Amino acid sequence: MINKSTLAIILGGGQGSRLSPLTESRSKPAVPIAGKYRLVDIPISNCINSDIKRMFVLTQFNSASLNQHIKNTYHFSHFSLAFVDILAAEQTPDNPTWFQGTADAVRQCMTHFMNHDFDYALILSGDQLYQMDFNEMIKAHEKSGATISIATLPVTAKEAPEFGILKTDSENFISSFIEKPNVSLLPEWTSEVSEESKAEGKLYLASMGIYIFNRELLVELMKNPDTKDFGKEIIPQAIGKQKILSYQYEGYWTDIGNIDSFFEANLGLTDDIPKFNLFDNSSKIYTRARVLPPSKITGASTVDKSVIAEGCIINGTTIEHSVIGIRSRIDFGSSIINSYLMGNDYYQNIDEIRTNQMHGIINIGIGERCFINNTIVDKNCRIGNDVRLNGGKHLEDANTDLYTVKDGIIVVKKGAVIPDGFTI
Ligand code: ADQ
Ligand code: ADP
Repeated sequence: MINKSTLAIILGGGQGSRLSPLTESRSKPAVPIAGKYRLVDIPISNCINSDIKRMFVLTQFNSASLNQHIKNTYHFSHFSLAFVDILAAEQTPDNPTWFQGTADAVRQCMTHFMNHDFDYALILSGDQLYQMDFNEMIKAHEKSGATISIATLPVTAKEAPEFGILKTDSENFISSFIEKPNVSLLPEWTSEVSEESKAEGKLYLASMGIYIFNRELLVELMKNPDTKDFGKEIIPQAIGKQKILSYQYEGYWTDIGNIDSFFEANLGLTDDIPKFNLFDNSSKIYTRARVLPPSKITGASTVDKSVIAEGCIINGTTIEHSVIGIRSRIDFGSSIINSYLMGNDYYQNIDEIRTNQMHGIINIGIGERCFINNTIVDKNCRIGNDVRLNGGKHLEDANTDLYTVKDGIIVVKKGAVIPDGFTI
Protein backbone atom coordinates (compact mmCIF):
# COMPACT_ATOMS: atom_id res chain seq x y z
CA MET A 1 0.00 0.00 0.00
CA ILE A 2 1.30 3.43 -0.86
CA ASN A 3 -0.40 6.79 -0.68
CA LYS A 4 0.31 8.28 -4.12
CA SER A 5 -1.22 11.67 -3.42
CA THR A 6 1.12 12.70 -0.61
CA LEU A 7 4.80 13.50 -0.42
CA ALA A 8 6.31 13.81 3.07
CA ILE A 9 8.90 16.50 3.82
CA ILE A 10 10.57 16.01 7.20
CA LEU A 11 12.29 19.09 8.63
CA GLY A 12 15.28 17.39 10.12
CA GLY A 13 16.71 20.32 11.97
CA GLY A 14 18.25 23.71 11.95
CA GLN A 15 21.53 24.23 13.74
CA GLY A 16 20.34 21.95 16.52
CA SER A 17 21.78 24.29 19.13
CA ARG A 18 18.95 23.61 21.59
CA LEU A 19 19.92 19.92 21.66
CA SER A 20 23.61 20.65 21.99
CA PRO A 21 25.91 18.89 22.92
CA LEU A 22 24.03 15.88 21.47
CA THR A 23 24.23 17.60 18.08
CA GLU A 24 27.91 18.55 18.32
CA SER A 25 29.07 15.68 16.15
CA ARG A 26 25.90 14.52 14.43
CA SER A 27 22.88 16.06 12.74
CA LYS A 28 19.72 16.35 14.79
CA PRO A 29 17.74 13.57 13.03
CA ALA A 30 20.53 11.16 14.00
CA VAL A 31 20.28 11.82 17.77
CA PRO A 32 19.62 8.48 19.53
CA ILE A 33 16.36 8.21 21.51
CA ALA A 34 14.66 5.53 23.59
CA GLY A 35 17.77 3.36 23.76
CA LYS A 36 17.75 2.08 20.18
CA TYR A 37 16.06 4.53 17.81
CA ARG A 38 17.05 7.84 16.29
CA LEU A 39 14.91 10.99 16.21
CA VAL A 40 14.22 10.62 12.50
CA ASP A 41 12.68 7.17 13.06
CA ILE A 42 9.61 8.80 14.63
CA PRO A 43 8.33 10.86 11.68
CA ILE A 44 9.45 8.19 9.20
CA SER A 45 7.58 5.47 11.12
CA ASN A 46 4.46 7.64 11.36
CA CYS A 47 4.60 8.09 7.59
CA ILE A 48 5.13 4.38 6.91
CA ASN A 49 2.27 3.49 9.25
CA SER A 50 0.10 5.94 7.28
CA ASP A 51 1.23 4.39 3.94
CA ILE A 52 3.05 7.59 3.01
CA LYS A 53 6.23 6.06 1.71
CA ARG A 54 7.86 8.82 -0.30
CA MET A 55 9.86 10.92 2.15
CA PHE A 56 12.50 13.59 2.07
CA VAL A 57 14.50 14.43 5.20
CA LEU A 58 15.86 17.99 5.12
CA THR A 59 18.91 18.59 7.25
CA GLN A 60 21.51 21.31 7.66
CA PHE A 61 24.38 18.91 7.43
CA ASN A 62 24.55 15.37 6.35
CA SER A 63 26.38 13.40 9.00
CA ALA A 64 27.83 9.99 8.31
CA SER A 65 25.65 8.52 11.05
CA LEU A 66 22.42 9.85 9.52
CA ASN A 67 23.29 8.51 6.08
CA GLN A 68 24.36 5.18 7.44
CA HIS A 69 21.21 4.87 9.52
CA ILE A 70 18.81 5.70 6.68
CA LYS A 71 20.70 3.52 4.20
CA ASN A 72 20.79 0.54 6.56
CA THR A 73 17.23 0.87 7.84
CA TYR A 74 14.70 1.85 5.22
CA HIS A 75 14.78 -0.67 2.40
CA PHE A 76 11.79 -0.74 0.12
CA SER A 77 11.06 -3.06 -2.76
CA HIS A 78 12.62 -2.16 -6.11
CA PHE A 79 9.13 -2.42 -7.55
CA SER A 80 7.59 0.20 -5.29
CA LEU A 81 7.79 3.98 -5.47
CA ALA A 82 8.84 4.19 -1.83
CA PHE A 83 12.01 6.00 -0.73
CA VAL A 84 13.58 8.01 2.07
CA ASP A 85 16.02 10.60 0.70
CA ILE A 86 18.19 12.95 2.70
CA LEU A 87 18.55 16.45 1.32
CA ALA A 88 21.27 18.45 3.02
CA ALA A 89 21.63 22.20 2.61
CA GLU A 90 23.98 22.61 -0.31
CA GLN A 91 25.69 25.59 -1.81
CA THR A 92 24.79 26.14 -5.43
CA PRO A 93 25.43 29.19 -7.64
CA ASP A 94 21.86 30.35 -6.84
CA ASN A 95 21.96 29.50 -3.15
CA PRO A 96 25.16 30.41 -1.40
CA THR A 97 23.69 29.97 2.08
CA TRP A 98 22.48 27.30 4.45
CA PHE A 99 18.74 26.90 5.03
CA GLN A 100 17.62 30.16 6.63
CA GLY A 101 14.50 28.67 8.22
CA THR A 102 11.88 25.97 7.72
CA ALA A 103 10.26 27.51 4.62
CA ASP A 104 13.64 28.36 3.17
CA ALA A 105 14.68 24.74 3.61
CA VAL A 106 11.62 23.61 1.65
CA ARG A 107 12.20 26.33 -0.96
CA GLN A 108 15.78 25.28 -1.58
CA CYS A 109 14.69 21.70 -2.20
CA MET A 110 11.63 22.38 -4.37
CA THR A 111 13.31 21.13 -7.55
CA HIS A 112 13.74 17.72 -5.91
CA PHE A 113 10.07 17.59 -4.85
CA MET A 114 8.80 18.67 -8.25
CA ASN A 115 10.32 15.55 -9.81
CA HIS A 116 7.53 13.61 -8.10
CA ASP A 117 3.77 13.42 -8.61
CA PHE A 118 1.82 14.57 -5.58
CA ASP A 119 -1.30 16.53 -4.67
CA TYR A 120 -0.35 17.26 -1.07
CA ALA A 121 2.92 18.03 0.66
CA LEU A 122 2.89 16.82 4.27
CA ILE A 123 5.45 18.89 6.17
CA LEU A 124 6.64 17.42 9.46
CA SER A 125 9.02 18.38 12.25
CA GLY A 126 11.84 16.04 13.04
CA ASP A 127 11.89 16.57 16.79
CA GLN A 128 8.54 15.50 18.12
CA LEU A 129 7.40 12.34 19.85
CA TYR A 130 3.94 11.14 18.78
CA GLN A 131 2.09 8.42 16.91
CA MET A 132 -0.36 9.85 14.43
CA ASP A 133 -2.30 8.49 11.49
CA PHE A 134 -1.80 11.18 8.86
CA ASN A 135 -4.54 9.68 6.67
CA GLU A 136 -7.16 11.02 9.07
CA MET A 137 -5.69 14.48 8.67
CA ILE A 138 -5.47 14.15 4.88
CA LYS A 139 -9.12 13.02 4.76
CA ALA A 140 -10.19 16.02 6.84
CA HIS A 141 -8.13 18.30 4.59
CA GLU A 142 -9.78 16.93 1.43
CA LYS A 143 -13.27 17.00 2.88
CA SER A 144 -12.97 20.61 4.05
CA GLY A 145 -11.71 21.98 0.74
CA ALA A 146 -8.83 23.68 2.56
CA THR A 147 -5.61 24.56 0.75
CA ILE A 148 -3.57 24.35 3.97
CA SER A 149 -4.21 22.23 7.07
CA ILE A 150 -2.41 22.53 10.38
CA ALA A 151 -2.46 19.85 13.06
CA THR A 152 -3.31 21.53 16.37
CA LEU A 153 -3.66 20.65 20.01
CA PRO A 154 -4.85 22.44 23.15
CA VAL A 155 -2.15 23.84 25.47
CA THR A 156 -2.05 25.80 28.73
CA ALA A 157 -1.27 29.51 29.07
CA LYS A 158 2.17 28.57 30.41
CA GLU A 159 2.97 26.49 27.32
CA ALA A 160 1.39 28.85 24.78
CA PRO A 161 4.35 31.25 24.29
CA GLU A 162 6.43 28.34 22.91
CA PHE A 163 4.00 27.66 20.06
CA GLY A 164 2.14 29.15 17.15
CA ILE A 165 -1.25 29.97 18.70
CA LEU A 166 -4.40 30.22 16.58
CA LYS A 167 -8.09 30.94 16.65
CA THR A 168 -10.67 29.06 14.64
CA ASP A 169 -14.18 29.80 13.37
CA SER A 170 -17.19 27.51 13.88
CA GLU A 171 -16.09 25.29 10.97
CA ASN A 172 -12.54 24.84 12.29
CA PHE A 173 -10.99 27.17 9.76
CA ILE A 174 -8.18 29.28 11.19
CA SER A 175 -9.09 32.98 11.39
CA SER A 176 -5.99 34.26 13.18
CA PHE A 177 -2.50 33.00 13.99
CA ILE A 178 0.32 34.39 16.05
CA GLU A 179 3.73 32.74 16.33
CA LYS A 180 4.98 32.37 19.91
CA PRO A 181 2.85 35.10 21.48
CA ASN A 182 4.01 37.24 24.34
CA VAL A 183 2.20 36.30 27.58
CA SER A 184 0.57 39.75 27.70
CA LEU A 185 -1.18 39.05 24.38
CA LEU A 186 -2.64 35.75 25.47
CA PRO A 187 -5.95 36.52 27.19
CA GLU A 188 -7.90 37.10 23.97
CA TRP A 189 -6.53 34.02 22.23
CA THR A 190 -8.54 31.27 23.94
CA SER A 191 -10.29 28.80 21.62
CA GLU A 192 -13.12 26.28 21.60
CA VAL A 193 -11.60 23.13 23.10
CA SER A 194 -13.06 19.96 24.59
CA GLU A 195 -14.38 19.92 28.17
CA GLU A 196 -11.52 17.59 29.07
CA SER A 197 -8.93 20.07 27.79
CA LYS A 198 -10.70 22.92 29.59
CA ALA A 199 -10.55 20.96 32.83
CA GLU A 200 -6.77 20.65 32.36
CA GLY A 201 -6.46 24.40 31.81
CA LYS A 202 -5.64 23.90 28.12
CA LEU A 203 -7.55 26.82 26.67
CA TYR A 204 -5.32 27.73 23.73
CA LEU A 205 -4.97 25.97 20.40
CA ALA A 206 -1.36 25.46 19.33
CA SER A 207 0.12 24.52 16.00
CA MET A 208 1.98 21.22 16.13
CA GLY A 209 4.17 22.36 13.22
CA ILE A 210 2.58 19.65 11.04
CA TYR A 211 1.21 21.06 7.80
CA ILE A 212 -0.51 19.88 4.63
CA PHE A 213 -0.17 22.17 1.61
CA ASN A 214 -1.84 21.68 -1.75
CA ARG A 215 0.86 21.31 -4.34
CA GLU A 216 -0.01 24.37 -6.46
CA LEU A 217 -0.21 26.60 -3.41
CA LEU A 218 3.15 25.41 -2.09
CA VAL A 219 4.74 26.11 -5.47
CA GLU A 220 3.22 29.60 -5.45
CA LEU A 221 4.24 30.39 -1.87
CA MET A 222 7.80 29.20 -2.40
CA LYS A 223 8.31 31.78 -5.13
CA ASN A 224 8.68 34.56 -2.55
CA PRO A 225 12.25 34.34 -1.21
CA ASP A 226 11.49 36.75 1.66
CA THR A 227 9.43 34.23 3.60
CA LYS A 228 11.94 32.12 5.53
CA ASP A 229 9.78 30.37 8.08
CA PHE A 230 6.38 28.64 8.17
CA GLY A 231 5.49 29.80 11.68
CA LYS A 232 6.79 33.33 11.39
CA GLU A 233 5.76 34.24 7.83
CA ILE A 234 4.05 31.67 5.60
CA ILE A 235 1.14 30.81 7.92
CA PRO A 236 0.44 34.33 9.33
CA GLN A 237 0.54 35.77 5.80
CA ALA A 238 -1.86 33.13 4.47
CA ILE A 239 -4.55 33.98 7.05
CA GLY A 240 -7.56 35.55 5.33
CA LYS A 241 -6.23 34.58 1.90
CA GLN A 242 -6.36 30.77 2.10
CA LYS A 243 -8.77 28.27 3.62
CA ILE A 244 -6.66 26.92 6.49
CA LEU A 245 -8.09 24.01 8.44
CA SER A 246 -7.27 23.32 12.08
CA TYR A 247 -7.09 19.54 12.51
CA GLN A 248 -7.36 18.99 16.24
CA TYR A 249 -5.33 16.05 17.45
CA GLU A 250 -6.29 14.19 20.61
CA GLY A 251 -3.39 11.82 21.23
CA TYR A 252 -0.02 12.17 22.96
CA TRP A 253 2.38 14.61 21.37
CA THR A 254 5.45 16.29 22.75
CA ASP A 255 8.20 18.46 21.41
CA ILE A 256 11.68 17.00 22.07
CA GLY A 257 13.69 19.90 20.71
CA ASN A 258 15.61 20.80 23.87
CA ILE A 259 17.60 18.86 26.46
CA ASP A 260 14.96 19.12 29.16
CA SER A 261 12.05 17.89 27.02
CA PHE A 262 14.25 15.29 25.33
CA PHE A 263 15.27 13.93 28.73
CA GLU A 264 11.70 13.92 30.08
CA ALA A 265 10.37 12.18 26.95
CA ASN A 266 12.98 9.44 27.22
CA LEU A 267 12.40 8.83 30.94
CA GLY A 268 8.63 8.94 30.29
CA LEU A 269 9.08 5.60 28.49
CA THR A 270 9.69 3.98 31.87
CA ASP A 271 6.19 4.82 33.17
CA ASP A 272 3.90 1.88 33.94
CA ILE A 273 1.80 2.84 30.94
CA PRO A 274 3.93 5.22 28.87
CA LYS A 275 2.08 7.88 26.92
CA PHE A 276 4.28 7.07 23.94
CA ASN A 277 3.61 3.42 23.28
CA LEU A 278 6.53 1.47 21.85
CA PHE A 279 4.62 -1.77 22.39
CA ASP A 280 1.86 -0.98 19.93
CA ASN A 281 1.61 -3.48 17.09
CA SER A 282 -0.49 -1.23 14.89
CA SER A 283 1.85 1.76 14.94
CA LYS A 284 5.34 0.33 15.15
CA ILE A 285 8.40 2.52 15.43
CA TYR A 286 10.99 1.26 12.98
CA THR A 287 14.71 1.41 13.31
CA ARG A 288 17.80 -0.43 12.16
CA ALA A 289 17.66 -4.18 12.77
CA ARG A 290 21.07 -4.64 14.37
CA VAL A 291 21.11 -8.36 15.16
CA LEU A 292 22.30 -7.87 18.73
CA PRO A 293 22.35 -10.53 21.45
CA PRO A 294 19.81 -10.34 24.30
CA SER A 295 20.83 -8.23 27.29
CA LYS A 296 22.56 -10.03 30.14
CA ILE A 297 22.05 -9.04 33.76
CA THR A 298 24.19 -10.72 36.43
CA GLY A 299 25.20 -10.36 40.10
CA ALA A 300 22.94 -8.81 42.67
CA SER A 301 21.29 -6.38 40.27
CA THR A 302 18.04 -4.60 40.89
CA VAL A 303 16.16 -3.05 38.03
CA ASP A 304 13.00 -1.04 38.50
CA LYS A 305 10.93 1.15 36.19
CA SER A 306 13.50 0.97 33.45
CA VAL A 307 13.80 0.23 29.77
CA ILE A 308 16.81 -1.82 28.67
CA ALA A 309 17.74 -2.16 25.03
CA GLU A 310 19.35 -5.24 23.52
CA GLY A 311 22.98 -6.21 23.69
CA CYS A 312 23.69 -4.83 27.20
CA ILE A 313 25.95 -6.37 29.84
CA ILE A 314 24.90 -5.35 33.32
CA ASN A 315 26.89 -6.66 36.30
CA GLY A 316 25.61 -6.24 39.85
CA THR A 317 24.03 -2.85 39.37
CA THR A 318 21.06 -0.85 40.60
CA ILE A 319 19.02 0.69 37.81
CA GLU A 320 15.99 2.83 38.60
CA HIS A 321 13.80 4.96 36.38
CA SER A 322 16.31 4.89 33.53
CA VAL A 323 16.66 4.09 29.86
CA ILE A 324 19.67 1.93 29.03
CA GLY A 325 20.69 2.01 25.38
CA ILE A 326 22.08 -0.69 23.09
CA ARG A 327 25.38 -2.40 23.97
CA SER A 328 25.64 -0.64 27.36
CA ARG A 329 28.12 -2.15 29.78
CA ILE A 330 27.69 -1.29 33.46
CA ASP A 331 29.98 -2.68 36.13
CA PHE A 332 29.66 -3.93 39.72
CA GLY A 333 28.25 -1.73 42.44
CA SER A 334 27.13 1.14 40.20
CA SER A 335 23.77 2.89 40.50
CA ILE A 336 22.02 4.44 37.53
CA ILE A 337 19.05 6.55 38.57
CA ASN A 338 16.80 8.89 36.52
CA SER A 339 19.24 8.67 33.66
CA TYR A 340 19.45 7.92 29.97
CA LEU A 341 22.52 6.00 28.79
CA MET A 342 22.53 6.03 24.99
CA GLY A 343 24.75 2.98 24.80
CA ASN A 344 27.60 2.17 22.47
CA ASP A 345 28.24 1.71 18.78
CA TYR A 346 30.48 -1.29 19.24
CA TYR A 347 31.84 -3.79 21.75
CA GLN A 348 35.37 -4.09 22.98
CA ASN A 349 36.58 -7.67 22.95
CA ILE A 350 37.60 -9.43 26.17
CA ASP A 351 41.35 -9.16 25.40
CA GLU A 352 41.09 -5.44 24.83
CA ILE A 353 39.13 -4.96 28.05
CA ARG A 354 41.73 -6.93 30.06
CA THR A 355 44.71 -5.22 28.47
CA ASN A 356 43.12 -1.83 29.16
CA GLN A 357 42.52 -2.82 32.78
CA MET A 358 46.17 -3.81 33.18
CA HIS A 359 47.33 -0.48 31.77
CA GLY A 360 44.83 1.67 33.65
CA ILE A 361 42.97 2.62 30.44
CA ILE A 362 39.26 3.18 31.00
CA ASN A 363 37.00 0.83 29.06
CA ILE A 364 33.82 1.73 27.19
CA GLY A 365 30.81 1.79 29.49
CA ILE A 366 30.29 2.58 33.15
CA GLY A 367 32.92 1.44 35.64
CA GLU A 368 32.54 0.07 39.18
CA ARG A 369 30.80 1.81 42.12
CA CYS A 370 29.61 4.78 40.06
CA PHE A 371 26.59 6.86 40.98
CA ILE A 372 24.81 8.43 38.02
CA ASN A 373 21.68 10.52 38.57
CA ASN A 374 19.75 12.97 36.33
CA THR A 375 22.27 12.44 33.57
CA ILE A 376 22.34 11.72 29.85
CA VAL A 377 25.41 9.74 28.81
CA ASP A 378 25.97 10.04 25.06
CA LYS A 379 27.35 7.13 23.02
CA ASN A 380 30.76 5.47 23.40
CA CYS A 381 31.66 7.15 26.71
CA ARG A 382 34.29 5.65 28.99
CA ILE A 383 33.40 6.26 32.59
CA GLY A 384 35.95 5.12 35.16
CA ASN A 385 35.42 3.68 38.66
CA ASP A 386 33.88 5.59 41.60
CA VAL A 387 32.57 8.36 39.36
CA ARG A 388 29.74 10.45 40.81
CA LEU A 389 27.56 12.38 38.37
CA ASN A 390 24.74 13.81 40.43
CA GLY A 391 22.56 16.04 38.27
CA GLY A 392 19.80 18.19 39.70
CA LYS A 393 18.53 21.71 40.09
CA HIS A 394 21.37 22.47 42.51
CA LEU A 395 23.81 22.57 39.56
CA GLU A 396 24.48 25.67 37.52
CA ASP A 397 24.67 25.51 33.73
CA ALA A 398 28.14 24.51 32.56
CA ASN A 399 29.99 23.49 29.42
CA THR A 400 33.35 21.70 29.45
CA ASP A 401 35.15 19.37 27.04
CA LEU A 402 33.63 16.37 28.82
CA TYR A 403 30.10 17.42 29.73
CA THR A 404 27.47 20.13 29.86
CA VAL A 405 24.86 20.96 32.47
CA LYS A 406 21.54 22.40 31.26
CA ASP A 407 18.49 22.81 33.48
CA GLY A 408 20.18 20.59 36.07
CA ILE A 409 20.65 17.74 33.60
CA ILE A 410 24.24 16.58 33.10
CA VAL A 411 25.05 15.53 29.53
CA VAL A 412 28.27 13.57 29.14
CA LYS A 413 29.54 14.24 25.62
CA LYS A 414 29.91 11.52 23.02
CA GLY A 415 33.08 9.51 23.51
CA ALA A 416 34.07 11.40 26.70
CA VAL A 417 36.58 9.71 28.99
CA ILE A 418 35.68 10.40 32.63
CA PRO A 419 38.54 9.53 34.99
CA ASP A 420 38.22 7.43 38.16
CA GLY A 421 36.74 9.32 41.10
CA PHE A 422 35.45 12.23 38.98
CA THR A 423 32.61 14.07 40.72
CA ILE A 424 30.01 16.60 39.62
P1 ADQ B 1 9.51 25.60 16.32
O1 ADQ B 1 9.59 24.16 16.66
O2 ADQ B 1 10.12 26.57 17.27
O3 ADQ B 1 7.99 26.05 16.02
P2 ADQ B 1 11.38 25.67 14.22
O4 ADQ B 1 12.52 25.90 15.11
O5 ADQ B 1 11.26 26.48 13.00
O6 ADQ B 1 10.03 25.86 14.89
O7 ADQ B 1 11.41 24.10 13.85
C1 ADQ B 1 10.43 23.33 13.23
C2 ADQ B 1 11.09 22.06 12.75
O8 ADQ B 1 11.90 22.33 11.63
C3 ADQ B 1 12.02 21.39 13.76
O9 ADQ B 1 11.94 20.00 13.60
C4 ADQ B 1 13.37 21.89 13.38
O10 ADQ B 1 14.38 20.99 13.75
C5 ADQ B 1 13.23 21.98 11.88
N1 ADQ B 1 14.05 23.02 11.29
C6 ADQ B 1 14.23 24.28 11.76
N2 ADQ B 1 15.02 24.98 10.96
C7 ADQ B 1 15.37 24.15 9.94
C8 ADQ B 1 16.20 24.28 8.80
N3 ADQ B 1 16.82 25.41 8.55
N4 ADQ B 1 16.36 23.20 8.01
C9 ADQ B 1 15.73 22.05 8.26
N5 ADQ B 1 14.93 21.86 9.32
C10 ADQ B 1 14.74 22.90 10.15
C11 ADQ B 1 7.20 25.36 15.04
C12 ADQ B 1 6.10 26.27 14.51
C13 ADQ B 1 5.15 26.63 15.64
C14 ADQ B 1 4.62 25.36 16.25
C15 ADQ B 1 5.78 24.50 16.73
C16 ADQ B 1 5.33 23.16 17.26
O11 ADQ B 1 6.69 27.43 13.93
O12 ADQ B 1 4.08 27.43 15.14
O13 ADQ B 1 3.76 25.67 17.32
O14 ADQ B 1 6.65 24.22 15.64
O15 ADQ B 1 6.42 22.48 17.80
P1 ADP C 1 26.24 7.93 16.50
O1 ADP C 1 25.44 6.68 16.59
O2 ADP C 1 26.45 8.43 17.89
O3 ADP C 1 25.68 8.96 15.63
P2 ADP C 1 28.34 7.15 14.56
O4 ADP C 1 27.39 7.25 13.48
O5 ADP C 1 29.60 7.92 14.48
O6 ADP C 1 27.68 7.49 15.98
O7 ADP C 1 28.68 5.63 14.76
C1 ADP C 1 27.80 4.66 14.42
C2 ADP C 1 28.45 3.55 13.62
O8 ADP C 1 29.87 3.60 13.69
C3 ADP C 1 28.07 2.20 14.09
O9 ADP C 1 27.55 1.52 12.97
C4 ADP C 1 29.37 1.53 14.59
O10 ADP C 1 29.41 0.22 14.13
C5 ADP C 1 30.44 2.33 13.99
N1 ADP C 1 31.58 2.60 14.87
C6 ADP C 1 31.84 3.75 15.51
N2 ADP C 1 32.99 3.69 16.19
C7 ADP C 1 33.49 2.48 16.02
C8 ADP C 1 34.71 1.79 16.48
N3 ADP C 1 35.61 2.39 17.26
N4 ADP C 1 34.87 0.52 16.09
C9 ADP C 1 33.97 -0.06 15.30
N5 ADP C 1 32.84 0.52 14.82
C10 ADP C 1 32.60 1.76 15.18
